[in-house]
Amino acid sequence: ARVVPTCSGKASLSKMSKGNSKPFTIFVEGNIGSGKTTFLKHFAALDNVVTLAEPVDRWREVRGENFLDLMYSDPSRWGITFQTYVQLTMLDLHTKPVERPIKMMERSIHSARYCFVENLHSSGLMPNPDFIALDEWFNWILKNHDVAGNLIIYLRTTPEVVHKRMLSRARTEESCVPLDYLQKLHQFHEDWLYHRKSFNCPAPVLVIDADKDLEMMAADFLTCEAKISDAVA
Ligand code: DGT
Repeated sequence: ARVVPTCSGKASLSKMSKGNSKPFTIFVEGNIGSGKTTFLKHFAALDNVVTLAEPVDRWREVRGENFLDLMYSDPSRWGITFQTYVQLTMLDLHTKPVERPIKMMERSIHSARYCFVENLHSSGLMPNPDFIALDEWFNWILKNHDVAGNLIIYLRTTPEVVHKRMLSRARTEESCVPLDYLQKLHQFHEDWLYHRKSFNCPAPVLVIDADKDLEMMAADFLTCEAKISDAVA
């Protein structure tokens, strides 16, 4: 594991200032199938951490409609609908008060915008006006709500590995997702969190090799625990 300096060049993790009741907020990011859920489960067992799983189930059942499935079956038509709803549910999690000192979220409003929306738009699957409307909303949210984080944990994988995992878990909506889609999403995560050459990176990044089988990752979980408790202390 290594900590990548922040965009402003600082190598240390942001610390909670004394008297600040805002929890130390961590975003767990990575491609589809990179192991975010398992990672969160490990931390859910700790007393001082609240974990907030990504609201995938909310996207699959919205008043009788499956927005995730609609997006995969016809992204040009339903991409805007799905991403608008993702943005809303993510904002809900970002602003949710928690009772413990550490808040750990699976993904964030930032990866929705900088990886998924960007990918749909740049692949020509999201019409420009749809993209502009979403981006205007996103910028308004950044200005008017606190969606900042203190640390990003980037579960770094290779697209071929996560493609195999995705096929073996066989989520119905993902049955038609090709390797090429995961390769593009990978590149957006890489440029944003690893090479730091695309969008604003909202927190320091801890990079974890997540190609390993999940049962081999115990040591990485402990490294993360140590880094987080140092940062929060
Ligand atoms: P994990 O635990 O690392 O295997 O994570 P997953 O694959 O359960 O969770 P995630 O966030 O990578 O994706 C869940 C599904 O939702 C997956 O089919 C990708 C999709 N998804 C998540 N966020 C967005 C988004 O903002 N836009 C689009 N188009 N799809 C998204």
